[in-house]
Amino acid sequence: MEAGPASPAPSPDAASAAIRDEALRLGFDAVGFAPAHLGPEVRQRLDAFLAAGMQGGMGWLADRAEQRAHPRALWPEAVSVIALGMNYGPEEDPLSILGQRDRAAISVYARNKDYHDIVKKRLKALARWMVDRWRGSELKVFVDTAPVAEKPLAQQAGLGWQGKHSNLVSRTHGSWLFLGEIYTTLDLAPSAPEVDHCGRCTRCLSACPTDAFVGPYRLDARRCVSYLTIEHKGPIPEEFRAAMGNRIYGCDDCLAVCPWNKFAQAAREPGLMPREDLNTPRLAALAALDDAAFRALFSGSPVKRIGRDRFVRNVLIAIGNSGDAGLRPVAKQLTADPDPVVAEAAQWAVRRLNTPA
Ligand code: B12
Ligand code: SF4
Ligand code: SF4
Repeated sequence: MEAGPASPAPSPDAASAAIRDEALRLGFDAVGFAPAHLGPEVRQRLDAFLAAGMQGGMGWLADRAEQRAHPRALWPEAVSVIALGMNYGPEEDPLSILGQRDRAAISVYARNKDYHDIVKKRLKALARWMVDRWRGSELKVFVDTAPVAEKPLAQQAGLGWQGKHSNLVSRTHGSWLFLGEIYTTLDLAPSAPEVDHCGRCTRCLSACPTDAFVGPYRLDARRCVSYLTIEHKGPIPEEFRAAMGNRIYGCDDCLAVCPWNKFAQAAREPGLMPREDLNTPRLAALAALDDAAFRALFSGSPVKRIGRDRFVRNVLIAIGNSGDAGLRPVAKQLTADPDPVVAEAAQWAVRRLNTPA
């Protein structure tokens, strides 16, 4: 984005203060500033993650590793990064649904509108305001849409630290912040980077149902329920199916057990508050969705991205884990589904429901 004849360069302190005020006014919950540069450890850690194949089928993580680890490799003119956070804290314990085995657990972030749309709209509004004010400056906005190391940048800009579950933890919002960034040619006064406050805590590591952490801060995405239910195409490997329980889209276990959530507040953005019908939906109703009904139910939701077949595959794993014989006919009917992955998941569910616990 770029506009009009150049205005004089603002003082870095004044510009940072003005941007912070405007970002908060627009509805962001956290704002920080950092130079457009990351230390070499980010690239080294990314390379180690990729060398171990932990990205699984997310080949795009490897494709532009240099740009991901170095903001100026993505955009050489970038001088500063504005890191922004939007709170999506749940009102209630998101793990309470895990005990209701005839119901589906949809992770907190996906119970209403797609955060990409909500955060991007706000980023663009802030970008327009900046370009009007400082003509001649240039900028680019990102929310999970480009090779950007969002968590290390947010830590450097003081929004929080990368916890042992690998996500950014905030002292004021706990685990529940979506991240977005503006890269800009403006010279902005940097915030103090946040330091690690995990201490000796390991709650998130032991909460993981599929043992996806190979160590503190190190997640093997191939084992993560979020990856398996959202990113993974084809049949879900059998070794993870029982442990998935009724988690049909994403997973919140490692986030939800973090003690820093005691400072978190519920989301104030209406689009990020849970939809009533997605809080505890019935597995039977979700398994019955055809393509049109799936699209209608998840219009505007991030769930829509995975499509009906992958979604019903996940629902069938949860049905298999339900121990509810009343769901056997639902699974049985889907053994004849035209999608072979759905049909195989249905066969597995029927077998599992036939096996005494
Ligand atoms: C790929 C991806 C995934 C993958 C892989 C997750 C992962 N941890 O990498 C999958 C599909 C599994 C996933 C799941 C989720 N994701 Co995701 N995901 C991303 C994405 C697109 C890229 C992240 C990335 O670069 N991963 C690559 C690895 C290599 O990087 P890393 O996690 O930073 O891991 C490094 C550190 O652990 C570090 N490290 C190693 N040792 C040490 C030691 C210390 C001391 C430190 C500090 C670091 C460190 O090195 C590792 C290797 O480089 C980002 C958006 C973005 N562009 O950044 C969103 C993002 C990270 N996801 C997000 C969310 C919300 C989720 C879920 C909570 C969704 C859900 N409820 O199901 C889960 C959480 C799972 C988890 N525990 O991480 C948010 C997180 C917000 C936040 N507060 O941090 C992001 C930032 C999107 C956004 N714009 O808001 N995600
Ligand atoms: S999101 Fe769930 S499966 Fe993934 S690392 Fe966290 S607890 Fe484990
Ligand atoms: S649960 Fe504990 S170890 Fe994990 S991120 Fe939170 S404070 Fe850190």
